[in-house]
Amino acid sequence: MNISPLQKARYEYSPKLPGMLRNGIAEICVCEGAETQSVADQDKIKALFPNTYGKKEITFQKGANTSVAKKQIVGVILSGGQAPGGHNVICGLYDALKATNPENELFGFKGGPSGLIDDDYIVFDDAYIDAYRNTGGFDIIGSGRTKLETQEQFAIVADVCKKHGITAIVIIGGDDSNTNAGVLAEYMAANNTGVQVIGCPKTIDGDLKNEDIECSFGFDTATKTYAELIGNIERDANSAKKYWHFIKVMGRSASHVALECALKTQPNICLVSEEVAAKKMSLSAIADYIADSVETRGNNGMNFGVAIIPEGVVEFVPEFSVLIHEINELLAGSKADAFNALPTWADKYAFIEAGLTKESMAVFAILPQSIQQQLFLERDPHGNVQVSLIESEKLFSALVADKLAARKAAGTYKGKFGALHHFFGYEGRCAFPSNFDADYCYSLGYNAFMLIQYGYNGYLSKVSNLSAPANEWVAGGMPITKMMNIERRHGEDKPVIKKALVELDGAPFKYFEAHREEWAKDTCFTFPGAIQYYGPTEVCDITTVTLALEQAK
Ligand code: FBP
Repeated sequence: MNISPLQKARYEYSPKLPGMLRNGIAEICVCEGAETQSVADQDKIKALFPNTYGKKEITFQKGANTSVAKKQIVGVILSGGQAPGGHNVICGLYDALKATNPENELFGFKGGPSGLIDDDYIVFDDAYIDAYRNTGGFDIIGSGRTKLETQEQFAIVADVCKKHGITAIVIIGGDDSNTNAGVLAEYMAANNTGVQVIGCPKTIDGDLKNEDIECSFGFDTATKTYAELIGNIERDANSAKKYWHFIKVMGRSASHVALECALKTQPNICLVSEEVAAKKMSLSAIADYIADSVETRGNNGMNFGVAIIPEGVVEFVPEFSVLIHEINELLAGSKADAFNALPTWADKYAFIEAGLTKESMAVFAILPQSIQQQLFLERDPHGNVQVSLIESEKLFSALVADKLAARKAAGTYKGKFGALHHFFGYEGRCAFPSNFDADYCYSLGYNAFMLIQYGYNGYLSKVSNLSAPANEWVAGGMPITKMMNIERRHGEDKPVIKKALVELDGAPFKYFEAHREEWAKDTCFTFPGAIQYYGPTEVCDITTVTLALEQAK
């Protein structure tokens, strides 16, 4: 395989560890803090996790290592969507494990959680690990979305561990995977398997965060990558002065990615799904809001602009979510076959018209035909509409075009409107990790091994104080049960780590809210440029605006 000059150079990069982990393995000791409680539903969570509930939070510090010497065989999996830095979590884990005892071994289970069930693995060595240092992607062992959640699966995992003498498993994943890591940890303890389970917080979506986890890894690099592209588009728009660009960005339900990109690039418009929900904004109200900016700018001779649309926004529009619900009902079970058998779109349209309520039909009728058809084409394995596949960037630009046509007819809008569409998601998930993600991920992995070495089970590797230089980061661990509450999932009460949506009273949104009016009418674009890996620290090591605003002293 050919290796690019950047990849070669990145192999040589030494990720920065928190100061307390820098003195060598022999000089890392544990400082135990207070016992913990779950964030809510304490009695229920305690009853569900009798062996792992209420444990102490811990931090590492400089001091004599008092952990018990024993050979460790650790298994690691990557779970869910790719996020830059995943390789470095594994590299950090490997380095700490080998530095502690060269006889220790690291098994990488392939293809995500299913690799553990299928006992499909490789054993890492130096050469293998060295080929992935500071690189993007999850291709070191692959990832997958199989969920590890049933007692039967846990029993198989316990058998696989017994077979290889595995003493601990590290699960690198998002909120769901770490919830399952907590349940697996409880199983391992309840069944006296002696296997420890440690989680690491991953997802570009930024929605795995709480008072303990300041951010998930990958968010920094992914948003830097999207912001570079958005900034380039802004500059193009400002040069050609003839297009409005509607840019959808990944992030699932939460708008953290969209908001961070907006803070970095100062576009004319950025929708925030959480605000759409709080204000119960209709499709028409959102289209009017965007059209106001297009009109003001157009009437001032600026027939161009940039609008950022978060991936999940349509789910938050009340009338749209009712429509989706009705479509799911309309096509439930065998009714989908009857629908699919209809020969023409006109026949299908009549079927839809007969099946939807008057209100939902009114919403459906204003959608562009391509979106109407998408709602009936793209289904998930349960037969439901896949909301994330809806081209909301095209939906909103079409609705805005309708609004502008009406305003033109009324004589208020005098500009020209030409729209282009983009969707940024996969472009950012496997980028070379920024220095921040390279450092953060390596530290998470290194730290995960220290948690194993000191015998902790059911903990999330935690590195905090992240807006400060890496030397001042604080490394430790947090019992996963501390982050849990009970939520209704698929008709059942389940213990889960709460997904973090954008807080409308949080500093990042407040900053955006205070500036967006100016950004909407004037041209205030900022151009972040490409991620810089080498150069001055104030350029190369900065993290997200979100973190900086959240942690502003
Ligand atoms: P995770 O939640 O697993 O981290 O994945 C994040 C994400 O990139 C979302 O932003 C996006 O909606 C989804 O994955 C896409 O999933 P897939 O890779 O299966 O197409």
